[in-house]
Amino acid sequence: ATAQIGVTGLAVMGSNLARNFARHGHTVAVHNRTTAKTQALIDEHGHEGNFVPAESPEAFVASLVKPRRLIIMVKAGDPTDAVIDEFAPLLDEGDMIIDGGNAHFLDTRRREKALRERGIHFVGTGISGGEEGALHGPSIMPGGSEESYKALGPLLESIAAKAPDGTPCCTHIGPDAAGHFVKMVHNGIEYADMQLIAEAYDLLRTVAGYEPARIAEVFRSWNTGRLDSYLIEITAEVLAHTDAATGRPFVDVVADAAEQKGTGRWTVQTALDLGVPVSGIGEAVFARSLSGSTGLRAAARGLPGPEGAALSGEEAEAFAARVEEALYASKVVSYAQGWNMIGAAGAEYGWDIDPGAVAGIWRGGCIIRAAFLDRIRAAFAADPALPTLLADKGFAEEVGRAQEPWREVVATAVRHGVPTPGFSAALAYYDGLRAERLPAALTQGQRDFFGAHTYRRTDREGSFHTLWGGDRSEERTD
Ligand code: NBP
Repeated sequence: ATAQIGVTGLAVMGSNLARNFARHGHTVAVHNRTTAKTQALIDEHGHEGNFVPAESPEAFVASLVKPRRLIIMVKAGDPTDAVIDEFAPLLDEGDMIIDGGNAHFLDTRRREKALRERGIHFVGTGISGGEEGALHGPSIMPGGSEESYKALGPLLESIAAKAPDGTPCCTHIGPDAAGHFVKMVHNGIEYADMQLIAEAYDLLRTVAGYEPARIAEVFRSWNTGRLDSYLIEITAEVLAHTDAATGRPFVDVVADAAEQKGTGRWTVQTALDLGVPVSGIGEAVFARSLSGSTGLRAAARGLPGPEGAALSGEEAEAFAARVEEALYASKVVSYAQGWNMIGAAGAEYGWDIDPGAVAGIWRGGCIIRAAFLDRIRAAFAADPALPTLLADKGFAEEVGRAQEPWREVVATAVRHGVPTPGFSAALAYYDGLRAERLPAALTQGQRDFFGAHTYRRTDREGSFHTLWGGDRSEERTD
């Protein structure tokens, strides 16, 4: 046996990961259900490093040094279970199965438990950055046991992206499914970021009256400031692109129905179960659904809206500057919500996730990589128990300065009939959190009225019920 690591599942992600390991000097065993793919990888890229191709699962396992490290890169869901069932009987105690697919974290918990009982480490690992990342350096989020990370960490860190300060974008996130959970939240935050950027574009187009090429310039300039990020950078590229067939801006010839593979939906479903408001992610998922609701949109097309003319000149420029503020503040809110979700899951599942370390490994390799993440890393490094990013002094000051323009942008959007669910929900969350009193007191009164659900008082301990159907006197119920 000579291979330090093995990859089974050689579609685009698996092949690129295997090549990344080989290019970093590791001997990599490679296997795929359909053996032609294994051969194709060797034919095309065999010269890039040391590959050990295997036709059968037995030969694949036999080529791995112990403890064996076997990465599964197959379609998430049933195929992952099928591959585990195929390989687990061939492994020994202490060996590791690393699932690099986009598994649901509850599947990972189930698989980890089952394999742990057989003495096998199961390492659910989030891998972000798409096929380019897999080849040139992804952000890697491994879960599983501490022990498995000792044997696996150095290998994964060697192929991971590097943050601007040179740190590998890979860290042990926490036990069992912590890695896949954090990857899911990463994708949710990605949805929210993309929605906020889309709203900023829509406002610059509809309210400021800018053409796509000009908006591309605006995004380019934003990318030199605090919004500096991969998503802002590619937004400028997409907006500056002209469709070859029609000569029109590319963004105008693309059908306006956004698709989704489901990780955003998983994030929202899970957040509902954990009772954590992730309205930024929720609105982003809903906005994609709305865009794809062709029938509903056709039925609603004639509904009246405001007839505001676009702004012009300095007014438009001033508005564009305010949109940057609104985008930034909304982004801080959606990241704050994402981190709250990670914190809640950590408490629920006993994961003890280091919030600053998560920000650290998202600084490179992944889709939401951004200068901003170093600020989040630093905020949690300064106070690991920070209850919300909005309580960090630096972020609080920035959002505080942005709040007036942010309100102005949301109000203008409403007046012009431009939908900004992301900006609006983020602002509502901000106002909800900072409110001295919330109307939830009234909600509690209603619940007590119709369901005797009881309430607590501001002035005394205990649980109370008012006899709404009787003399409306109050009784203590605990
Ligand atoms: P796919 O998700 O398209 O999966 C194709 C691979 O799964 C092939 O190697 C195929 O083998 C294998 N496979 C299937 Br399907 N059923 C199998 C079974 N029952 N037994 C054994 N092998 C089976 O590949 P991908 O796009 O490279 O993604 C791999 C994983 O990485 C997925 O979980 C994906 O969600 C995740 N991921 C993808 C990206 C991305 O940007 N694409 C990013 C991050 C994570 P065959 O060749 O014999 O059919």
